[in-house]
Amino acid sequence: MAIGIFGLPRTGKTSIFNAVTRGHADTATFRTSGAQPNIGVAKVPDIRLDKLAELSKPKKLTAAEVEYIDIPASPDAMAKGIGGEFLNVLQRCDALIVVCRSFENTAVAHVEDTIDPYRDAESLEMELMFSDLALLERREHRIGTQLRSAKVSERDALAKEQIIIAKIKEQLEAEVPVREQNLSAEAAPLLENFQLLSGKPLMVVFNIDEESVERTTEIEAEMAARIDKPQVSTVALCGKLEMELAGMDPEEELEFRESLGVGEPSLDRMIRVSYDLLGLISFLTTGPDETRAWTIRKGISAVDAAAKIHSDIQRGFIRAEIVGYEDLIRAGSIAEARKEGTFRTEGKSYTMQDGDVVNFLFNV
Ligand SMILES: Nc1nc2c(ncn2[C@@H]2O[C@H](COP(=O)(O)OP(=O)(O)O)[C@@H](O)[C@H]2O)c(=O)[nH]1
Ligand SMILES: [Mg+2]
Repeated sequence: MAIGIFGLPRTGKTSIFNAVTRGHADTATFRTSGAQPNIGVAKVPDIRLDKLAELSKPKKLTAAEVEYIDIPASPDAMAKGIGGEFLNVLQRCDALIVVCRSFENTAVAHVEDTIDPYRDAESLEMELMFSDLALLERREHRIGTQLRSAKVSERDALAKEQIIIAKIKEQLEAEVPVREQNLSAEAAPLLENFQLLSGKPLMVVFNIDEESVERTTEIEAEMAARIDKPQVSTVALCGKLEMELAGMDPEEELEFRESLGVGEPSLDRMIRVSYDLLGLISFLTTGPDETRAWTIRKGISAVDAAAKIHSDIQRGFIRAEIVGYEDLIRAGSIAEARKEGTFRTEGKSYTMQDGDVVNFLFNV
């Protein structure tokens, strides 16, 4: 599972990538061509791990992770359409982040004459839709050829595909991204195949000025109101500043953040929103050795979650002892939670919830 960062040239994509992954990829004032995608991993900030660690005093804390891919824009991104040579990288991503430039910086040229992140967010969403339309047209064309030589038994499936494609195209032409289209369950396997870009969950990130950081909450409220669409999240942060902060040691960073007077670091929020957009949740384990967050997809069962830790635990699964994180903290200990009845056993088919603190019982 990976989330792709894309956008116009010089909007701060690589700066933001470096901030979330604490990496050191090249940021560039001028150069944009010849760049390759950067791949990195961010730790998902999770206060619950620290709280659990207070209870079980483990030797080690292990956070969940999110993979980011920083996808360079071609210099003439707008003219050539989205992705260009990196279209296949975008298609492989499970969710997308579009970075829109909101910072003024005369040393860094913008591809447009003016700074307008709402305009850019809109036009990049259009680019996603154009890319999908082009893909669907190519597929339609191919179906046309296939139909000429298709066996009777194959005709049905191809004809159905044609109908579904026509429906998706019609809505795309009316500027409705795939993620907002109410498509039938029949369309699901096709969508899986096509990997349409406007069907992927999206996060719109405004890269704001250093001077605007203190107005982050205000800017984010406006974004949430103006970009209010299903499966689209919004975050504002200053990429350059966040990249510098990520390069500091933790105490220095904390001090600096406090002096800036911002609440929850936007960067932490961005990472958590990424995790959520990818459809991921964490279950937690804790003990004297390790307190750890394990990544699973929303909706999976206890026995499948067990496989995350070890395939033996899945194979020899007996039952799971589970308490919700909030219940455990309120009770103060496993023993108290057991008395209150919030600590209970669940079977194989139990649907895991975010924040479940789990102990799997198994034999092999
Ligand atoms: N003033 C200012 N400059 C920024 C900010 N974010 C990025 N830049 C500058 O913009 C240029 C392009 O940044 P980069 O991250 O390489 O953008 P990319 O082309 O989208 O990957 C670099 O010179 C950055 O230092 C920001 O928030 N404020
Ligand atoms: Mg870059």
